[in-house]
Amino acid sequence: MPVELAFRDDCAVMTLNRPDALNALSFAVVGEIAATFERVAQSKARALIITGAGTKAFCAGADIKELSGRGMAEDKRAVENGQAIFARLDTFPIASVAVINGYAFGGGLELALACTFRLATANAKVALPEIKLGLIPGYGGTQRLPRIVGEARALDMILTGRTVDAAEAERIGLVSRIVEGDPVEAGIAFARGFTGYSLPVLGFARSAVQRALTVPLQEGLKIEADLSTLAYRTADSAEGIAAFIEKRPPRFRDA
Ligand code: CO8
Repeated sequence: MPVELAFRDDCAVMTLNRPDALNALSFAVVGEIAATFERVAQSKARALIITGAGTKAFCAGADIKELSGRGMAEDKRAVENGQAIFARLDTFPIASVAVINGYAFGGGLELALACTFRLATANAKVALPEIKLGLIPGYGGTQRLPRIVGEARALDMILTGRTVDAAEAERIGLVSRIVEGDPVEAGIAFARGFTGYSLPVLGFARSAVQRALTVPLQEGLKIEADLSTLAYRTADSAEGIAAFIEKRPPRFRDA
């Protein structure tokens, strides 16, 4: 299967599995990613880990052989479809963690940019090289990269198409950290940092932060006030506060 799904501990693990083509995103693979996301959304998983099979690549981007020979309407439909599938992660019930274990180029990096978190192995290399094909990123790269690393760094990567190594990716905040050992284990270990907390409250926090870069400050503060007030109304906040006072670990129930 070109997209594999497994469940480990509290996590769903989605693996892009076309190592001979560096896990490139054919249209069929993009469709399978969409279906896999929905299976994960219906599951009991508390985090989604995404990585690539093999040691060489997370994902080398769109399958270049499929990119030519279509009409304008078909090109637009393909881009909008890819954007919508990756954007599903924004409204996903759980946080997602891309573990970039090798090349993440073009659409592969755009998939990682759509995740809540990005980790990188030491051999990771990331780029938006579309300009070299006479294209621009079409699966969210021009919009998400500047929000993560700032306008100047995003333009530097998108206009030159240059490759950024793991150390630089960490320095500019494109990835949260560089990890060692097995990528899936590293992703699960990272996810353990939040999977024990209340899922609805984690969702409020993600929603509030997501809005920070898209609305004016006053509106963002209102969103924060509303979501913060909602968090106070949860049984989990009553439990968290009581557990602190009683000096015991909290037992969150996602309620
Ligand atoms: N698509 C299809 N096959 C690929 C791709 C790809 N993106 N990348 C690599 N492969 C294949 C190669 O053809 C090769 O296959 P074979 O052995 O049969 O010849 C195999 O994977 C191994 O690749 P290399 O021999 O090239 O491996 P290297 O280690 O020498 O190089 C690189 C690795 C640097 C990653 C190199 O393969 C490369 O530059 N690949 C292309 C990367 C790229 O340009 N990706 C961006 C594509 S554009 C994009 O993603 C835009 C998406 C959004 C727009 C949507 C528009 C509809």
